Amino acid sequence: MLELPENFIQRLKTADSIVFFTGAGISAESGIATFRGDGGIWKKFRPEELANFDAFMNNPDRVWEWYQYRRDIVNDCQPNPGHHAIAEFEKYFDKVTVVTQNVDGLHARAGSNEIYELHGNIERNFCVDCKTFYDSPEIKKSEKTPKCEKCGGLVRPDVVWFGEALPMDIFSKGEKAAEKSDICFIVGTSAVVYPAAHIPISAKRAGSYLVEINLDSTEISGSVNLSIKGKSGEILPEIMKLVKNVKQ
Ligand code: BJW
Ligand code: ZN
Repeated sequence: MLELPENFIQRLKTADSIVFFTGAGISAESGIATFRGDGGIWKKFRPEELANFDAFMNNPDRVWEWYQYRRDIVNDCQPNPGHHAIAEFEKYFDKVTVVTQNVDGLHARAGSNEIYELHGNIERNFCVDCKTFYDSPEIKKSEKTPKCEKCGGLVRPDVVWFGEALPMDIFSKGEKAAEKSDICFIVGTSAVVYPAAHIPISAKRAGSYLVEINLDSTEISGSVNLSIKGKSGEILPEIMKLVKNVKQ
């Protein structure tokens, strides 16, 4: 059983509002590679080469192929016990919000209801020119970059690339939830990509209790109230057991 400090257990007892700020690490145990660190997909591809608009316009098929490869992985994998534990928090707390940097949709598949996807979703696509959305199975299987039926423009995945603005309404809602939270869990993120990484900082400034769950130390480790080292798919179900004890 996980040994946790008394001040965290007290917070858990009285908490009404919980935020989970998640990154690629939460999906690692589902078989989806992280971006950085050991096993990170960015080791094989530099982010600037693939995850930016100029790279797409210079070589659309290469970027499209990379996203198709990742879509296939996402479609073949399942949410893991970490995603499921987060969804289960909704039974015990008034408000549970997931603010995720992930594009894989696994929180929704695990049953979480309030999810803010800061960097988009790999299952959606849109035309770069007229912004028409394309989500048909044919588009999702296309080997070459599809062309828009309305204007002939290139169709791209609806994700946020470097240098692009995040969906501001989603970011604001996620940040507000974090500021109102009693506990903010920061799970499986290196916390290096902004403005997303500002969300737990806003939570802390507003008085939330920060708990980091990660295999390693990160940029945010020095600012959290509690750092738990380990796999999120193992730690989160342990915390859920504690929740069941203190909230019954
Ligand atoms: C486990 C585990 C297990 C493993 N259990 N843990 C200098 C300073 C500050 C900012 C900038 C700067 N220069 C440029 C910028 C801005 C830039 C930025 O932040 N760059 C930094 C990298 C330096 N940001 C942007 O460009 C953003 N836009 C922007 O700023 O716009 C300005 C603007 C305003 C108005 C108009 C126009 C523009 C956009 C950022 C978009 C990021 N996009 C990506 C790709 C998404 C699509 C896709 O998936 O392909 O988002 S990049 C990538 O990084 C992805 C992720 O969401 C994001 C964060 O990564 P994450 O989730 O933290 O993963 P990892 O791999 O880094 O970490 C995994 C962690 O898990 C590790 O810590 C492991 O230890 C841990 N782990 N297994 C628990 N089992
Ligand atoms: Zn179009």
